[in-house]
Amino acid sequence: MTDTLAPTVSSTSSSGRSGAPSERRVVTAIPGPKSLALHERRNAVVASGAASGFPVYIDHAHGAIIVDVDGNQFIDLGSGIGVTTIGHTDDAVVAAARQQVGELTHGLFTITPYEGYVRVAELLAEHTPGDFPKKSLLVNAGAEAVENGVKIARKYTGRKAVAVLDHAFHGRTNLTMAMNYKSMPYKLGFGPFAGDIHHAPNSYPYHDGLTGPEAAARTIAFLDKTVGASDLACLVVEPIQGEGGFMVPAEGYLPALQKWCTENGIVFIADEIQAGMARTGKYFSSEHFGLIPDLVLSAKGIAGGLPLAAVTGRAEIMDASHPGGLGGTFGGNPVSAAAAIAVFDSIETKGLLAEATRIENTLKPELLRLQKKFDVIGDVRGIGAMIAIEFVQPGTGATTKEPNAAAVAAISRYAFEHGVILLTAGTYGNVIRFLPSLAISDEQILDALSVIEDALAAL
Ligand code: PLZ
Repeated sequence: MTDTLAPTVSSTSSSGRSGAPSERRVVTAIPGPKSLALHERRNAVVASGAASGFPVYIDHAHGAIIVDVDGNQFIDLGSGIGVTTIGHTDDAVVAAARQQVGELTHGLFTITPYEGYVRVAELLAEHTPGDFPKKSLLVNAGAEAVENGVKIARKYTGRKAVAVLDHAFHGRTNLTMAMNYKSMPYKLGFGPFAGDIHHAPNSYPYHDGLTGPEAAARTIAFLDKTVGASDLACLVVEPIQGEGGFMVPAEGYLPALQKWCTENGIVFIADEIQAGMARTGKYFSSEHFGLIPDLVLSAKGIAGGLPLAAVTGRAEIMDASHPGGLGGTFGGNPVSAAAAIAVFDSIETKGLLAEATRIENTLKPELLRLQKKFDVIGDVRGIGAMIAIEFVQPGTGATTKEPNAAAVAAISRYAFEHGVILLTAGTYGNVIRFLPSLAISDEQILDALSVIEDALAAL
């Protein structure tokens, strides 16, 4: 199928391409013939477990537009699950990475260090919540940051038990699999899992109807009864849950948990891997809730598309590990570090925190309008460029709130075929999430929404 949209041209970008596209354009069936051919090659040699939700093969991308090998142009509302937060091939990131590649690509910081790692740690100390001495450890990916956060908290407290919340996602390593809520597809058949992980009820205002203090009392009572506060090394929380479906906790929920942690010597760890790095209009989503976590975990958007992750927190906690106790071959790679420095710089110089708020102001009223028109939209929620809609069954859905995964799958499929990459989420697969880059324009958002409205009408 072909959407007849004008071909697009814009100014030269420093990704080295002139005429970087800025509009959606579908010129072949989706996936197109070249993508199909690549897919066949891939099926012969790539593990099936690493399946792709949208099997169009990317040729290049810039800003909020992905161009596939068949020349189709997609509006990207997923940013590689919240990674290219400041935009695909952001000019400053590309320039910094190019420069760094020619100077140093590897040093192994724990053997022979370099300045970029130190500078990223300084920027994290400056921009994470809390006004106290902070230190960082740099690693490669989100799951590795979670692993190290837990490891550091255990060493500091001398305790072993770990608490997480229902609907959480923390990664795909053995420890982090155990910390995830959902069995399929993350855990089923992959055990045995790390022990002493305790899953407590969360705050999910659309479903539980509890106030923040009520939901916190429930979480705390559960952990007190089933574990005992004095056995807990840490509580790991996504301030806005990502894979779980962008639940914004009820007011007062997170501060009450933090207070309980502080009173009981439990390290409060904010997993900001999806919600952090300017996505919600603050450097870290914890700031929306007045939280000052003991440890903050960053990854995804921190290096504009290059692999980098971090554990940042109170110096006395971070320093609990003996020298040599923390590390890893590639952690804090110089090219990734240079890219991260460019990301922090761009957030300031391009006013990207305000861009996240602009995106919310464009997206949310439109989604609320669609909610009035289509009864399958049960809830619209989120902050900044992290907005979701939860789908329920038509008719009785508004009262029963019964999940409607079929509608989500159909809308995401329709959007894909019409040039919009639209990610799903939610424990029951009934959430559509908007994670656009902060470079997306209002025109691009409204164009994508027109496709989504058509998809809703076609249900
Ligand atoms: N914590 C809150 O969102 C990664 C998962 C993609 P890694 N979320 C995307 C997939 O299918 O595996 C994530 C997250 C939160 C931790 C992680 C893990 O980050 O960089 O994927 O290891």
